[in-house]
Amino acid sequence: MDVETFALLKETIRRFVDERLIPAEDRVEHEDAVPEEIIQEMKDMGIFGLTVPEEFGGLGLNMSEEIEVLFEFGRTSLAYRSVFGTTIGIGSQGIVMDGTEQQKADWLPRLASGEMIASFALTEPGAGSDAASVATSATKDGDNYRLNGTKRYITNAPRAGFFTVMARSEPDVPGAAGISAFIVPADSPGLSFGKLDKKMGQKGTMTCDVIFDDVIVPAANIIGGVPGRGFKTAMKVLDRGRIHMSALASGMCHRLVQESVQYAVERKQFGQAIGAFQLVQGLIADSQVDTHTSWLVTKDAARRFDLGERVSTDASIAKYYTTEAVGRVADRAVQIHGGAGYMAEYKVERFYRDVRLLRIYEGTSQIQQTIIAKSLLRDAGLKV
Ligand code: COS
Repeated sequence: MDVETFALLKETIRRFVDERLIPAEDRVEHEDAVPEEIIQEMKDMGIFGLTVPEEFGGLGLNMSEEIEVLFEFGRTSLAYRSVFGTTIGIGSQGIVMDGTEQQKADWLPRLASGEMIASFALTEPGAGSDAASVATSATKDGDNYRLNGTKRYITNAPRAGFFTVMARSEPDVPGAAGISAFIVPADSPGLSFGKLDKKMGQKGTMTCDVIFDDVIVPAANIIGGVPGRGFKTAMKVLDRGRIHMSALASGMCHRLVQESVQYAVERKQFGQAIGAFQLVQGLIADSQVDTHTSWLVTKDAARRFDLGERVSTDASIAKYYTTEAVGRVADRAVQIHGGAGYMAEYKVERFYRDVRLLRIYEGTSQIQQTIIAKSLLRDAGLKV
């Protein structure tokens, strides 16, 4: 996107976050839902098509542009991002990156217009960090496959139009090479949902089980048309998704520092603003260092992604650093707020719970550590 148009888009989103989303945060928390009119406004603004290539009706943002937008959405309740996050991210990127031209033409325009939401179904009751162990089966049946199995904690499942589903299409091939990525319409007979999960935080987001009971999917719906490549597609999608998450964490770091500074200016103890005390200043400074560093690692990973480099390690460094950082920043924000920080009336308590998930989903911190260390050790010749 040209620089001026992008600057305008960013400014529009910044104002939308400040004037529309932040004021509705309490409503989202209390109703445990993002209001439908806000979802519609986001569709009208083209948010659901941010990363869909322009030829398919989207805005075609590159990674460096996407993170700028995600930073803005990180400054408010994370539930808003969740509504469109799977559509611009992990739910659709398999098609964008590895799909056939026909698959792109069939599905992407409907995402860009907001008509359809995409969701990503990898995790299972028995396959979380060990993503290559998915047990959902895809059994060949003529020109179709029959899918059977259960996917767990699937974000946006109840509102999805289609799922990108990782299933084992090659029963005799263990591990990663036996997995294919399927595009599965949500209204397929045999596809059903479990009850909505109750979570620690992130009120307003929707996750549940997705159950496949002899769901018939045409072989033509294998992403890229070639079986056995689904795991690599999922990993590439997650590389991008992890940078997306890093931007979100950076934005939330920024918000929490703002909340902390404002409180430190307003709250008086011992006859002066608590911000005048050096121990409080130390907490604020550490949080600002975490915020600034988070944004720099995110920008660097995005820049490399846009250069076409393989960014698995950079994406893991960014995801690991920023999501751990936002955990520290949220903890300090609660501390700076003192007793008020523990009370639901103040938002830092809520954000403290909300950000906890960032260190877990799209790869736990420990998985990111593993990816980072293994790449160094493999370069040094160790078989790990
Ligand atoms: N991009 C492209 N290809 C990749 C890749 C990536 N980022 N990561 C792995 N691959 C390829 C490997 O090159 C390998 O291919 P070859 O067999 O041709 O060499 C294949 O995929 C298998 O890779 P690997 O052996 O590293 O797979 P592992 O089973 O050891 O798993 C981890 C690797 C642990 C990194 C992976 O399972 C993972 O990311 N787990 C976390 C999953 C996750 O984030 N879940 C969150 C829920 S989804 S929202």
